[in-house]
Amino acid sequence: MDKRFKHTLVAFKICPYCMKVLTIMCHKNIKFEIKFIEMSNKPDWFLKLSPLERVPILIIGEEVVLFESAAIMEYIDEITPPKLMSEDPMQKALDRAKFEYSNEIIKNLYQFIFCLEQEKFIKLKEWLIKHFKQMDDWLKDKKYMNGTELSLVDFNFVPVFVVLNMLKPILPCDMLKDYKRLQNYGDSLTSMSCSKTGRVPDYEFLMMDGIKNKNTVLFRSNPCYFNGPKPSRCCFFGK
Ligand SMILES: N[C@@H](CCC(=O)N[C@@H](CS)C(=O)NCC(=O)O)C(=O)O
Repeated sequence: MDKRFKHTLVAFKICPYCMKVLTIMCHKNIKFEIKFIEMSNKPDWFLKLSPLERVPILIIGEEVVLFESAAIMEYIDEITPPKLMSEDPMQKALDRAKFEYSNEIIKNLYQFIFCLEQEKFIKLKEWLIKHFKQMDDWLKDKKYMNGTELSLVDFNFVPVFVVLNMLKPILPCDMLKDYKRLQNYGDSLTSMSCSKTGRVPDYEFLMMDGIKNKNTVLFRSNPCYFNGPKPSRCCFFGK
């Protein structure tokens, strides 16, 4: 491989923004190396490279560092035609707004999962249900966000459904129960092979371990689940 265009993704194993990038990289069959770091112990070389000290970053060759998952996803899409992002300026703007929307959903979903206070947990659940309704409305008469065809914006929502699937056995309620379109959308996204290869084999295991070890509301409301047989490990990455 020409070293100028070698791609190295720096990621954290349970980071949903890294999952978005990994999913599109797998979908587009990009060759890349991956370096995992721990958020609690960020190495110096990473702190020097990542302007906001966040993952994901994509190192291209030896000089260029892309940061922010949205920018990285668009770059990957651009260099691997056919593009999944629309050429139409208005559609592009609408899509980019949904990139942001997905980030808000993901941020709140992770806060919900790792929440320690019952009251906040309920507020987050309500916030999520309200915003899932918005997504369900967007999907009216559509299979994907932009119609019948998969487009780049859809990849932003893969982590949401991976997480919701993982939570199914332990959630006190099905947050998607009134949103049939959204359920179907989630099934379409999570059944793509790239959304299986786009995360580490032990993603679910690490998440469940975190939920338990932090003594979260989710754990406290369902300790039997966590103290029984371990959730089965998924073996997706690199398959
Ligand atoms: N808007 C950023 C969000 C990335 C982000 O928040 N990443 C988290 C990990 S999931 C991070 O690196 N946080 C820094 C920290 O925890 O110190 C993106 O889309 O790339």
